[in-house]
Amino acid sequence: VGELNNQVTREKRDHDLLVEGKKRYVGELSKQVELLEKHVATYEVWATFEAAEKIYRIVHSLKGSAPIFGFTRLGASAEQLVQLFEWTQAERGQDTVVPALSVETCKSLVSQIRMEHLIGQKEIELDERKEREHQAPLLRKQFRLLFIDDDDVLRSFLVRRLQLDGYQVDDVPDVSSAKKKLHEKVYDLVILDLMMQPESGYVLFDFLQEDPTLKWIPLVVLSGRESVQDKVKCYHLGADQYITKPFHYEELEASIYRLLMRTKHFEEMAFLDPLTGVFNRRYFDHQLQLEIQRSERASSRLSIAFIDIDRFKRINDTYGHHVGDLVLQGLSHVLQKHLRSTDLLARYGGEEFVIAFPDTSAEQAAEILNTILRHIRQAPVVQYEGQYYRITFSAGIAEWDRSQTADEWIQRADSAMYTAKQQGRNQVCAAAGMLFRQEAHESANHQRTATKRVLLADDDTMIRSIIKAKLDHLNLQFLEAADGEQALNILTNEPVDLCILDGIMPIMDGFELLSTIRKSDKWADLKVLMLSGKKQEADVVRGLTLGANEYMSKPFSIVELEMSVKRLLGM
Ligand code: GH3
Ligand code: MG
Ligand code: MG
Repeated sequence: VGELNNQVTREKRDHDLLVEGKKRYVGELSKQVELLEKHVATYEVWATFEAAEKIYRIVHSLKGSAPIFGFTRLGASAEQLVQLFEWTQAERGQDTVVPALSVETCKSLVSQIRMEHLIGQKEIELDERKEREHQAPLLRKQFRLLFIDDDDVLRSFLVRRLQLDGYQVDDVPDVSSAKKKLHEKVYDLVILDLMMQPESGYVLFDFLQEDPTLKWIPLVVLSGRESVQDKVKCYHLGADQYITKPFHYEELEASIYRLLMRTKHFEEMAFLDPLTGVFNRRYFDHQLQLEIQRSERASSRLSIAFIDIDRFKRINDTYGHHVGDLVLQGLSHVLQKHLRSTDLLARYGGEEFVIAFPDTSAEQAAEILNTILRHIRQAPVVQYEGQYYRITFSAGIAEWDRSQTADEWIQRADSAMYTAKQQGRNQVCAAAGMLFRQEAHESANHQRTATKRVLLADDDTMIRSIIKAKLDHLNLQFLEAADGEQALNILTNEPVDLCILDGIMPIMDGFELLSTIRKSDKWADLKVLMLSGKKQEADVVRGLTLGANEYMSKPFSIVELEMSVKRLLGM
């Protein structure tokens, strides 16, 4: 794998150099082509040696340079012109005054050169676009794919290639394991082989169609059959793309990428609020049902907060609608910053936001909202044209209990918010009869306030003790491992919030451990900070691609480390 990565890096460097050179060359070429056309126009009128020589000088240099950057046809046109001129040059030696050069031939060759130049420009634009997209393993990283094929060799090849491009990929050899996977995890796209044993890929079509949450999952079919009937059948059954084996990896990847981006785009259009970028009410209502089901199953607590900005109309009236919009964006940002990744924030209406807090009691939710409120009383949510804008909000909290419907529940949070308004705004209120019950106090889920646990996986004892000493004041609980295997052992048996992971360690190195961790859902919430002696860009990209939340190289700054640790732990 290391070798493969190295090779990829080397090839990429060569490729980058070529692209860079080509880009400069095409820039230079625009000037040359312009000059060339000017000289040809002059030559057409005056037919002098001076004009002819100017043309000659340019085409001679084009002839030599164009092929270096892959413009062979341009080079060929230039060469033809050079030959015409060399003939006229010879004539000059014999004192011929006017070069015997056909203006028509000259013009047609120059216009060919111009066309080739335009094509070159276009190619570079396309290359750059592709490059930008390709350099985005982090963009691809957000997607999880499921690949179903009974051919072991093909499976391991394709999985490896897709992972190198940044995707998260799971693979299974048959339909029944695919069904299991699809129930366990959320996938963004399925790649399905049609001809499989014991059940054919067709069996999975029905399975996907019958499940409303899977019905629209992007589906790419790989098939050995090229018949039109097969293709038509697949599209009717729900395939989005039909690719025949043997396939070109690039083609497959490009169509996967396109499908994913399109789906993502439409999901964003449907579920995100365009002004603030947080979820909209439609998504919230839908997701809340799932959260309710989840909390019922796990008998965990679930709370919501209803938030309304105080005297927002005044902001609009005094400073204009634009500032009002900025305030909405600023508040969304502050709210999001204070929440966990599992909390669900949505803009519910004009200046109203809702948050669902899984695994959280009303009391804890109120505490979080109070913290945010204290924060925004001091720190302005918007700075615009040198002005600072502060706001406050009123919030109502309600915890889920099964004696009510979801609508009634939201209604209760809303009236608690209304109570907060009536009591003078700028405060958080819990729904009547809910908050601070003694029992709520005792059984409260302690996750939010518990001491954070940090695993230091590094074979260097010095580094471990430095980190422990320097981060002592953060009140963390440290666990230590001197190699990857030990670290994995600890992770398997004990809860850990953050792993500070050395890249190079004995037995199992940090990269390998990281990829193991990220292959399992068990550690979905685990934050990983890679602290590695490897500081090549490729290593950083590799660490991040494998799923590190952050990558720092040694020697590191303690201040920076502390900031990252705090950020990753949401402190
Ligand atoms: P209260 O403290 O009682 O909540 O007073 P308020 O002024 O915040 O409440 P009110 O409901 O009277 O006013 C809400 C204002 O929010 C009215 C509306 O113009 C403004 N608003 C709603 N959506 C947007 C938006 O997208 N952008 C901006 N700039 N203003 C909005
Ligand atoms: Mg308001
Ligand atoms: Mg309102």
